[in-house]
Amino acid sequence: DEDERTERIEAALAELGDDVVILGHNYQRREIVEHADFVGDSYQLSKEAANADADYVIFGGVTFMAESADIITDDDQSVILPSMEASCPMAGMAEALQVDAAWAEITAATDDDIIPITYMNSYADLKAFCAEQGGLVCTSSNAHKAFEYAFEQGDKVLFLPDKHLGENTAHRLDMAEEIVEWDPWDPEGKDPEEAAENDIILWDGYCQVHERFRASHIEDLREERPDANVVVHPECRREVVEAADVVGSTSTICQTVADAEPGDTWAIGTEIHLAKHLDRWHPDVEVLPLCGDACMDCNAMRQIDPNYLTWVLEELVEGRERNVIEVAPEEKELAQVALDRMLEI
Ligand code: CIZ
Ligand code: SF4
Repeated sequence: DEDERTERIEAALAELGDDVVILGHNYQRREIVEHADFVGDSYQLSKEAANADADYVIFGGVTFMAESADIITDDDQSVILPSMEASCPMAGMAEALQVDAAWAEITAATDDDIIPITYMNSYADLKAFCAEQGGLVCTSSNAHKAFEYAFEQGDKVLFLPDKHLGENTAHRLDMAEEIVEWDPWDPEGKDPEEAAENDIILWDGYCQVHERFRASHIEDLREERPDANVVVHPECRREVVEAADVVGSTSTICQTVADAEPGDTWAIGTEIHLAKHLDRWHPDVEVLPLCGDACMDCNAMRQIDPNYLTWVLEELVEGRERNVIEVAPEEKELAQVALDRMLEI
């Protein structure tokens, strides 16, 4: 049961002491977040990983986040993902091989310089590809700055993998009419000539959690609860972002609720676990999930079962490193370049 498991986790942690640090993403369930030394979004957690002295960084999150942690931690630190099944479907929507093929087609159709930008939610090989082509990584809080940087360096942007973040960023920069989509799975959905004529090429990836929100969820809420405010993540569809009061990254969402006045009501348009944590962390604010609590659950994040956390910790006590996430050295170096470019903007 949960009490027994908690005791086992605490006993293992007591044994391991400073050798271990646990990072918990905001979208992890309570039973993981409660054991975490740091809770945050993927960017905040990468920074905590870099600052950590521990030999072992246990990452409560998904594969691409553990990869980023491995890229920025020292070589003698190991990053451990409690379940190897925790892979973000969006990151999987832009495979480096597929992007290479698209790149060849698009660059053959134009003399313009194209700068690729990949969202943090992508694998290390794609980050490395972007670095090689003069591009960079961005998060949902600095995507607009990455676009500005790219338009200083070149003529066009190829943005991967999240088309909604790309579209919302183009709107923020008043460049919505420059958008063309590139759907690698649909022969009719990719036209190199059309791509050549537009300045912002959006890869047709999306987050299966955030994409499920609809403007009608906000309209219904406003009818039922006219006093409620709505904050949504920019991985949501354009229509949802337009209907919301505030749009922002995971840390902006957390800050918005932290800054609310007692008695205020905020509906949260992001993964359900973050809405639940915010409700627990801020008892004087009324926190509502934007769309009930049934459907906005990330199945990749959910793979990190607390029993697996127990297992990797108890194995470490026995001297066995399980589920180590290691990025190949060549990829690591290039991906680091793409991350460093982001940090410079
Ligand atoms: O949707 C996600 O997985 C997000 C927003 C991750 C993160 O922390 O940046
Ligand atoms: Fe990937 Fe979306 Fe889950 Fe984040 S919430 S890990 S982007 S599927």
